[in-house]
Amino acid sequence: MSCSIYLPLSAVKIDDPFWNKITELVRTVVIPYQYEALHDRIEGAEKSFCIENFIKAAKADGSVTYPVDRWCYGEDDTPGGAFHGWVFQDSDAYKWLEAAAYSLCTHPDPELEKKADGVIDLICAAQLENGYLDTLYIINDRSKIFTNLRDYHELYCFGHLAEAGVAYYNSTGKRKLLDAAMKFADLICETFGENKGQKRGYGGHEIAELALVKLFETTGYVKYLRMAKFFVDERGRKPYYFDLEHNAKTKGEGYFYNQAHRQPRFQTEAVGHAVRGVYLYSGMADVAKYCNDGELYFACRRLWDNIEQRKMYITGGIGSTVHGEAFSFDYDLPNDLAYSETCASIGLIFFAKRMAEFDADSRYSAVAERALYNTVLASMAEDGKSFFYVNPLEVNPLACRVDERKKHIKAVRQKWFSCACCPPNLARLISSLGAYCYSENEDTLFINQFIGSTAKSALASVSVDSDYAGSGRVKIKISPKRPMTLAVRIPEWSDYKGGDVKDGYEYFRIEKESELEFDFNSQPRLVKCSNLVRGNEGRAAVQRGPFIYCIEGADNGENLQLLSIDKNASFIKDGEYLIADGYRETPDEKLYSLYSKTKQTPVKIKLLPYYRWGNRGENEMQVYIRINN
Ligand code: FUB
Ligand code: ZN
Repeated sequence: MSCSIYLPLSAVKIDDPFWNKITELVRTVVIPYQYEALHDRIEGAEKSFCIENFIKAAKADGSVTYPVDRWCYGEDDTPGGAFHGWVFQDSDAYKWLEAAAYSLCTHPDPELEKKADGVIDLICAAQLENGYLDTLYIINDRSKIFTNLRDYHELYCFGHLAEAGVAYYNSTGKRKLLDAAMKFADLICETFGENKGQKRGYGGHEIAELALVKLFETTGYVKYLRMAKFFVDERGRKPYYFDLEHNAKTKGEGYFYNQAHRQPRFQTEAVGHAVRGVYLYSGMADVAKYCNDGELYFACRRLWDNIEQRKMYITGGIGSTVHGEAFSFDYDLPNDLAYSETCASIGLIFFAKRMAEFDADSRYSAVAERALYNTVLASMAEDGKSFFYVNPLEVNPLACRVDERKKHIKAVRQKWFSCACCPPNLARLISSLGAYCYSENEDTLFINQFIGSTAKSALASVSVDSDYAGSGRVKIKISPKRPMTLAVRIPEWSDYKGGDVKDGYEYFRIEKESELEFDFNSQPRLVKCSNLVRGNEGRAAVQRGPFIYCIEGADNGENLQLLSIDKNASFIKDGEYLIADGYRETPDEKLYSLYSKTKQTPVKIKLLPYYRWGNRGENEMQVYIRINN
């Protein structure tokens, strides 16, 4: 069913004037920093307890029990010997290990490998004899294992464990973590299913689905694929498992939050918790691919369309309400209340990659690009040592402090979070960037992301010499092994026309060593948002190449809402900045007055790529800017 498969990380070597400094930052600063954070050794940062929980679990024998009744176990109100932190804290270690694995794949590093091996030893020491592995229940109460799939995260932690096990095995050849994941997977395959005595449950937070498919791909065991399919198909079936589990009736809203209101193959709208959603949709796409399941694929298409066309910010952020960290209704994309969790954009990139394997349509990689160059990059500080979880499009620091509705929005990045799902997710994505660039089938090699790199595929050796993030110019050299086709994605922001173009890819027949040059012309452009989105009327965003720009108080003074730019403004590039002629309105001190045109003064407006905002302390920020017609 699939039209192409992505080249693995090991086949791609990145060398790019824009990305080198970011991938190096992640390799040399972020991964070591996060190792320290998981060990609670970062001064002034929120505590993780992640490694501490594994140490406790390795020592626990189940003779002492503690309550298992909350999502978060604080230090002050929880006994010392008990589990601490959020119920999914184990997953941070797994995501970190996955990031370390990808980093080791591209840059062997004995010191990092030793650290990773140490964490793996600890994880395996905590695993129970029967394969079960979740430190919350191992430490606190083993009698409650798999009794609250709706709220707790055993299957979610399993999913991240399996992803890490696969990645570590692929990078280092070491099986210990993979074996631990398989042992847990085997227990899951015994526990869940349609047979007598098995539970017909599924995880409240999806990811086990896509992780089981990774286990299947790596080991060849079909039981893991079947388990993934079972989880996808069982979800949303009536009677709801979560009702049975809790001896309760669905609350008014149903199980939208967990995408368990309806069987996924019949779902039409992206709803509920955004990270859960995109992880589920990725797993659905995986199952559809390997089970040749057209109905499931069409469900993925509908859900994709809904996100791309109705529920995605211009920055590639998704999830526009803090309530349930969730998707909202169509066209509801408030700038200053956005949730736009980093993990959600990362999950969207996972989903995009899977959809791009189905359809040779540039829309998927265009969305992945949008999320990557904007929300995902913005989530990390320039020094790699602090992070955003929530990625708003408009910030007034005062409002973040005093307005309850905006408490989730931070004006500066945090060193760590008690709920730290995003930073290690970012680390694993950036460390595996090479795996998002190229895909191929029997005849065609697709260039999906223009990240400077060399790659070896079954069809050709290819190199992309990229100034994509700068001028928008890209040079491709290709040495085919036999006559083949090269498909080059045309960026959706570009006015480049091309010749033989279909669904956003330009196709070239390649019979001998060839060089192709593209100028995608990354001139700054004003981009408008649909007028069905309330709040952006009369405003536009500035985009240059893949980057969305913003204005900040540090460059433009307070009250950014008073600024406007001309609809025909020209932009001068000054280093990282774009400078445009614009105006500042005189503030009206008087709350109400008879309508008259407000006085405005010409000013120079400085715009910075969105991903760089918030690196200079607390500061106003705005993506959409008023347009002077
Ligand atoms: O529940 C695990 C993770 O914590 C979710 O993916 C995030 O949204 C945060 O709630
Ligand atoms: Zn997150």
